[in-house]
Amino acid sequence: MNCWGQPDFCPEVDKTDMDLDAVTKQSVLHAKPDGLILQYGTAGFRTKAEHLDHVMFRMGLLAVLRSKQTKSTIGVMVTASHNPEEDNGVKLVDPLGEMLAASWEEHATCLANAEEQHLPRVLVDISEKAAVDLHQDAFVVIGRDTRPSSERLSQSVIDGVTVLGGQFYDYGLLTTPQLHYMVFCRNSNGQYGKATVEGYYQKLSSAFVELTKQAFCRGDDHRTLKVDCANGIGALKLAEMKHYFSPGLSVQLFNDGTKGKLNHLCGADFVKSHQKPPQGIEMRANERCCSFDGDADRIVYYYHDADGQFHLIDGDKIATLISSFLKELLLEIGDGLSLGVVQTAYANGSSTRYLEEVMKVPVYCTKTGVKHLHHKAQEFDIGVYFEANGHGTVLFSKAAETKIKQLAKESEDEKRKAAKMLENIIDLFNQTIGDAISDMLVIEAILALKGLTVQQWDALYTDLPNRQLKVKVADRQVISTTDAERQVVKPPGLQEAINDLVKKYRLSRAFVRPSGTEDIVRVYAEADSQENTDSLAYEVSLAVFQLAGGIGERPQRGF
Ligand code: NG1
Ligand code: ZN
Repeated sequence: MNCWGQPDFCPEVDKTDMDLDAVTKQSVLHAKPDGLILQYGTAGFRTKAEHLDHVMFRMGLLAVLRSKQTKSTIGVMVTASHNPEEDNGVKLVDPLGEMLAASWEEHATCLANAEEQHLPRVLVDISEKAAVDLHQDAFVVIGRDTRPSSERLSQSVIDGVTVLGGQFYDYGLLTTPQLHYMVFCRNSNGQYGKATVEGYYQKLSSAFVELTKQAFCRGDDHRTLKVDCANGIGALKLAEMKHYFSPGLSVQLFNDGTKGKLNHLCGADFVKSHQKPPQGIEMRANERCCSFDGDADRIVYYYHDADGQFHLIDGDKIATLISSFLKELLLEIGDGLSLGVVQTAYANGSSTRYLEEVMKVPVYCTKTGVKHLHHKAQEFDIGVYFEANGHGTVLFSKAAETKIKQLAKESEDEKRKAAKMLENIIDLFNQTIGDAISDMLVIEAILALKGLTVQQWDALYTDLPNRQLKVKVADRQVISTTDAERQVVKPPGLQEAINDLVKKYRLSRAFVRPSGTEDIVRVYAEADSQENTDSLAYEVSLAVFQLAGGIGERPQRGF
């Protein structure tokens, strides 16, 4: 692949603006393993930590170019989220705290895969294509999770930043959403908040305390929440933050990293995909518990009932709770602000039906990956987006924020009360990306204000039984999809096979798509009973295996 065109000469950039000799020299210390090709996927680059040194160095270089081009601070986060501890990853954060623009994802992929001797040429080419003003200053902020490899890898990012003359601030250990927050604060001249960890704690906790004042004043109950921190960064940050919460809420931390391994048998991804509680947490009947993932941008809730049955409350039910509360407040202020919910194909069919038919809220489906959901959510005055796996937030448009703030000052009593609550909710939600800490506080506030137990929340609707499976194929890109990933276009015959299988069951649905973060094809199935769901998931897996070049062991019935 030659993704920079084929110039045998160096394009016309004043090379003195980048010390390309220094880049070449430094790059040798961060050499690319031969033949390794990586893709900037839905969550940046992600693979075994030992293969990532060159990628980190090069993302340091790229962050400098992006910073010069946007004349803004750019973020670099070193994390592999819910992946095993041995993995790592990196992603860039754009000026408003959002995911890197798609055209720069391509630049990132080119740069990461360039052979050593082509590196200067690729840098020059990106600068040209993206019209980077090389005379501009560059500033990069860096954060990392608690993986053993993260410190060394973030040093490689710093090497990349400095060799191109960029300045940097290393925040050290941060949750992913905290780094997004820092980037946005710095680029909004502090208007969004103070770009410090302290500033983050203060912004969220004061909104939480203000919002829950009424509930906790009623002196109801002292609320305790058990949090499984996946042995990750969430534990460190919650431990620092919890004394800021109002006395009405105490959080008890489990899997805080002092003993167990990151994401091993615990964390939001484990709980969601295995549909069972994490190890290392003591659950009593009907107690409200939640799990973060390894970088604290996902959250799911759950409990055991008196019969010992496990109940998962995933991102779909979180979105439902939040949007029903927002809808009530919007009715109260009566100002015609639009509310929409954005999901992916993984959303449970019952949640979509409940939102549309009972709550009468418009629901939209996008491709997997938060940037797609985020984009769609921006089309509403208030856009609620959640992936079923617990990654999500609520976005308020500037116009909605201004209107709400005005009503909070000027309207009469009941309206003002609702507007003030909305104002606090705006501050409480991380507007840049899904944030487990901020989502947790919003959920706890709503439950307290509405006097809802976890069982009552769970009873809003009943999830359809569902199953997710993985199939190994030689090349997962042989599968392409359309209609927000709900229909297969290629290889021929696969969609027809899925249609025939789905017809065999009641209330059934199934789809397949290549994963953006793992070298596998994901299969999703839903039906009227767990048994039927499992059969359908198995049969669809087999169709993928047969029609899309399966490798290794054939899918087996029973899990
Ligand atoms: P892939 O591997 O593309 O399915 C997974 C999650 C996404 C998203 C990304 C980024 C599922 C089914 N997929 O993507 O929702 O969170 O990881 O972390 O949960
Ligand atoms: Zn994550």
